[in-house]
Amino acid sequence: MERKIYLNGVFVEKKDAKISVFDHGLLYGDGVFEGIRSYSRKVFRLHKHMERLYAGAAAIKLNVNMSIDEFESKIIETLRINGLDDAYIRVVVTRGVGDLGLDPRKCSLPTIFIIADKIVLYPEEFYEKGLPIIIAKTRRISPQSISPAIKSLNYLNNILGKIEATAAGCNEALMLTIDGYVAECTGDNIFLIKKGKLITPPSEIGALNGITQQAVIDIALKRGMKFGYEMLKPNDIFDADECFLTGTAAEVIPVNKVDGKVIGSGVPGSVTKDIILAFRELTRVDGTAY
Ligand code: PXG
Repeated sequence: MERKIYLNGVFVEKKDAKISVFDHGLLYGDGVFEGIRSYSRKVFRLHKHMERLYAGAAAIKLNVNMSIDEFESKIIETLRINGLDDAYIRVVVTRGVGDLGLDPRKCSLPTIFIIADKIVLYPEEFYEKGLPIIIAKTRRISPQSISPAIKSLNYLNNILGKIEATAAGCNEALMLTIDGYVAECTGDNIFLIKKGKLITPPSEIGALNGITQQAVIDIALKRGMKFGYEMLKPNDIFDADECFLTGTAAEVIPVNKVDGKVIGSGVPGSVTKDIILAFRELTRVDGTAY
């Protein structure tokens, strides 16, 4: 069945889902987006995603022109119309159509679209054996330039990291801050386990506040695990007992090698395996039903 896309208030066929070449989302990467998943007709932490989208929009002075409630019901409608039980949902809000100058005041209305489709998953073998990653030479953009906490349409920094990853035969690359601290991967947050303690970098240094990251922290705290946000250097990763990544697409995925160096025992550790299962359980219950 041909997918139906929500575009500026109406549902259109995929072939008709087109936007203007004068849209500032395209001309300048001026806009914000979200990647959301649904599991068995439940949208995982939908409201948290929308809060992040609206916070990002506010940070770039972009008026979404629609309430969060209304936006959420449009997302649900998109899923129903497309008859999807398990889906990947891409939500995009751009500055809208303007002229050939940067000035956002020339864009009178935002462009809003919602795509719901089947999700392409990482091969299962990575969950069983672990994912090798590299450390990118490209540094994560400074929070003083564009805050990486804003999921903006400016993803070139991440794309440069991803190009390095694929050139090295890997699926993901870890990105460091300008000062050499561990920030996050190109589309995933990073966690370490050291002496039973769960550790992830604070978002203030230049990382997205991941929805999956927060879900994993919730799981750990509920289990009484030790947890902390900590500034990490690459050596902390090489010395870790376990390492894994989190993201909407990847969920929780173990890391077995970083720049060719084996992490921990080289196979997914017991804490990581436990968290993978707990997260999969959570996706069955923690969501907006449709
Ligand atoms: N950091 C960055 C830079 C991201 O883009 C995450 C961390 C993880 O955040 P969530 O909230 O998803 O746990 C992301 C999210 C894709 C894809 O198609 C990427 C993301 C989300 C969905 C799909 O590669 N990145």
